[in-house]
Amino acid sequence: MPDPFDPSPDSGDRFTFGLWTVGNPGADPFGPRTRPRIPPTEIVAGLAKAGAWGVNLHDNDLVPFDASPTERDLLVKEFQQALADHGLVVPMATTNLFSHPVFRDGAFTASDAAVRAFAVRKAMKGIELGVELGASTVVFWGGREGVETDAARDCRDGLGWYRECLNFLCGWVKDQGWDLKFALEAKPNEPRGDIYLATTGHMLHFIETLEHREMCGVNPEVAHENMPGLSMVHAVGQAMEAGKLFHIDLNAQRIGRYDQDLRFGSEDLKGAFFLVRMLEGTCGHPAYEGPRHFDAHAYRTEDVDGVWDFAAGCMRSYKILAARAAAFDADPEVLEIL
Ligand code: GCO
Ligand code: MN
Ligand code: MN
Repeated sequence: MPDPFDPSPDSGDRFTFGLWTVGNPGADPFGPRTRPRIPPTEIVAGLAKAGAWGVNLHDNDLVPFDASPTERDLLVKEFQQALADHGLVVPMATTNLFSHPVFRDGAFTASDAAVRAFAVRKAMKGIELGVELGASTVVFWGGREGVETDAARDCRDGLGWYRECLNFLCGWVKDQGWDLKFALEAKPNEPRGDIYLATTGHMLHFIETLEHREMCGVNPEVAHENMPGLSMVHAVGQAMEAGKLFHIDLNAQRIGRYDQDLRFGSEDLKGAFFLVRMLEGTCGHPAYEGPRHFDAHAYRTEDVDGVWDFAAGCMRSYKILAARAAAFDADPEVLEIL
């Protein structure tokens, strides 16, 4: 008998993973990787086999920072072939504006104008790559947009530069005639001591100050709202009410810890249940229509087989919770009590 909780794109499941999630080789600040790197084309094959619908990426997950244009084109071609062979799509693309040492003091908020210009140029190339792969959503996670000490910069200057960069990028995308949406992802800290626009709530306000606010929304992440002990359900609910839930990063997190990016549903099961219930719309309000994206990775103790078990577990947990949410909202006794 088929397992009803097995994911299947044919029956409408829209699960996605980042190349950097199943591709995470288990390195942490205290030790190197514990499992081999899986090449992007193999990740595509593995995700398709696991029942995922799509794969998302940072520019540098596919194309190394220092690749020549010829190397870039070859890597993109191979990747596109793997997508076609395995029937996977790329709904979202993002730009790595945090790993290279040039971004140590920020990218769009760096005090050095030359760094800001370089960050914008890199984001343009990242967007071009996304468009080439068919993405309709571009995520911005400003991991380095913050400080360890506010002596470094007045946050009002940082925010102004952030706005200037996003306004430019929105205008440029419109000039190209591309139908893209930007989804801004908040995080309170890590890798910076304090990151600007720390929560989805901060982000929702900031978006209203942008020139092309209609094309900008949020990408809330469970771990990032739970790190400081906030409610992901309320963050997502507020984003949905504002019509701004453009993407979502599903994972799990214990309050007060470093960003754990754990398997979806592996912590705070009640929070995960109410989140899925909200996304699925079984409680009456409209459902979220976008992909269900997992920004999580396997434990460092897992080998490559364990990574694929982890991926299957994320999707299976989501589907079980969706079935429970539907049952909950259809239960006459529950309805009466509510
Ligand atoms: C994190 C972040 C990142 C971003 C990703 C996309 O775990 O700190 O969530 O994983 O989502 O870089 O921009
Ligand atoms: Mn994320
Ligand atoms: Mn995270």
